Amino acid sequence: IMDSMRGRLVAENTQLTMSSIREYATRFKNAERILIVACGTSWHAGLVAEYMIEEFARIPVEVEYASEFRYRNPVIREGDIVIAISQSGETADTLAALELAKAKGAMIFGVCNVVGSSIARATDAGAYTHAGPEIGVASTKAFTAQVTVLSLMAMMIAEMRGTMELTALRTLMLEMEKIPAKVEQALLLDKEIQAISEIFKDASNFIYLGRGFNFPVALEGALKLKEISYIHAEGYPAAEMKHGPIALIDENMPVVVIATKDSSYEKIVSNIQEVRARKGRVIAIVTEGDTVIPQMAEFVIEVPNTHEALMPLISVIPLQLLSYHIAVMRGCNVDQPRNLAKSVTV
Ligand code: F1P
Repeated sequence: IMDSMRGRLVAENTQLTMSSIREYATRFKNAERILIVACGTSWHAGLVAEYMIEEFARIPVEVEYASEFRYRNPVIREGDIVIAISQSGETADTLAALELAKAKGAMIFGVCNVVGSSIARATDAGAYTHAGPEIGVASTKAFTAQVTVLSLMAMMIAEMRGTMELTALRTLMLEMEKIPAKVEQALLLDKEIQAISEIFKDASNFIYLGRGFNFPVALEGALKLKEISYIHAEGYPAAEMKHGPIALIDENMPVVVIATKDSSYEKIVSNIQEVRARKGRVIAIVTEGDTVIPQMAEFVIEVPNTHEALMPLISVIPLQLLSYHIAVMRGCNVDQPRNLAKSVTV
């Protein structure tokens, strides 16, 4: 699993993503709406993509659980583009969802890891993530690779539509090139996270909170813990806490807050205060050098800084490590979790 976390920015992805998007340039340029269908971790990557595409390319995006989408009667309009995301490329719900959209006239773009997989074959165009085989059942490096490819796509579409300043695009691209080194740096947090895992390994519940680009990361952190440690965990947008989940917070509740320095930093600081006021045990993921949150949180994990849109590529790493260590300490098989299949084909 440690190996599988070493998701890297594969150089040729840039070429591949660019070329298949260029092929459908007019379609992407004139798209009135993009629908994203996926399941599990891939759905979380889709949520990051929604934030990026709307921010950079200003196209409305809807992210749908493929397992719901396929069974309802969704409105598909001419000119819609459907992006199907899947690590295995064999997930039955995602395949059925894209086939439904295809039958209604949408153009289907795939983001798959496995070359020649059923989903890849059913699409009109696509970009492979080339992350290599996932050793464990639970997706880890697939998430990093999907977000990488989807970020490149969002930038590419923004460039074609002229919705982003070229200098801003260039800055983002340069930052992207620094991501592999920053991922390596985040992996060095291993020992520190192991020590925190020891303290929380017997917890029965966890809450994960994030805002903006880190909201899908909160969902993904909670999913990883559920999948491999069998601990009940909930991920929420931090601002949603006051609408219900706050009732769960007491001195026994570990609350993982992804609180890196971004445009919602001040807000997340006040969310941490709200949790502390109810004696929740805060484990905060912060940007290195942060001096404010370390005074409030019980545990602090520092990650390297990056552009806020790219932060999920880094902030997810400590959460994957936390789930991994807790699972190992609880005697769980992290590669073959109970009840989970590598590709859900029914
Ligand atoms: C989707 C998924 C994974 C999850 C588990 C079950 O798979 O929900 O995210 O970790 O393996 O399947 P895929 O469509 O991305 O292959």
